[in-house]
Amino acid sequence: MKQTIYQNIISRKRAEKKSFAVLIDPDKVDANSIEQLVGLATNAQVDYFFVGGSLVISNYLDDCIRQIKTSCTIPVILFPGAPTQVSRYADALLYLSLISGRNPELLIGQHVVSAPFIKQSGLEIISTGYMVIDGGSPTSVSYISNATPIPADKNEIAMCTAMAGEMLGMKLIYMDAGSGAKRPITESMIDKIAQNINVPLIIGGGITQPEKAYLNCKAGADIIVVGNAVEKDPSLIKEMSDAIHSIPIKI
Ligand code: 1GP
Repeated sequence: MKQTIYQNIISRKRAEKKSFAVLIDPDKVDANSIEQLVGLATNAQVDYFFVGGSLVISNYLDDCIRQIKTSCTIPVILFPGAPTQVSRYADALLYLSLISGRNPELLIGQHVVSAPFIKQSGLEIISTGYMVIDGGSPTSVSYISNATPIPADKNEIAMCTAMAGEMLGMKLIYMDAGSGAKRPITESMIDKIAQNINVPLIIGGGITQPEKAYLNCKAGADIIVVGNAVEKDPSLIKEMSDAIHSIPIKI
């Protein structure tokens, strides 16, 4: 039987294989740029595409995912900024609860309203504890979520939040400094969280250098997400991917 996306993530983690996810914002791509991105990602052995954005103004989500799916075998995982960002053409959906904030709408409210619709989509649903960490300046996610990010130097708060998310049954923890963050999440925070949870840890926001992606993996990240930097310079995909995959795997 075919592995689910979550089983795939778990088996990679067990083998200590680090993964690279390229984030695509459907508002910022067209058919030509998707073709280019898919070609580069396939060549660079990218592990996942995350698709989503804080807004998604265009009506391009379905077409964007269909184009990716017809041109490669890289799994497409929805990373929705709103409950409307659902496409049945994707392989899975990160069912995000903003556990770092205290906005009840993003903790549970929007989930209640969209639950029947999400279930109907038939998508693989992966419950994800989503934590926004202060990235040095307001980002779309910090503004739209109307919730205070965890201060960048409060490792203990982040640790307790991630532990609570795991004990509540969340299957992934995603720590995000926000798209285009000035300061990505520190290795000391990543290390603290990774030491205290067993579920896979996703790290993103403001990662622009392959070296930083490598250090994040060394500190305990399982999946690195990069959006902005590869949007600006798609040739970075290969360098990022090589850096992330250069971490030795368990034999
Ligand atoms: C944002 O984690 C993602 O939600 C990626 O951030 O666009 O800064 O790479 P960047």
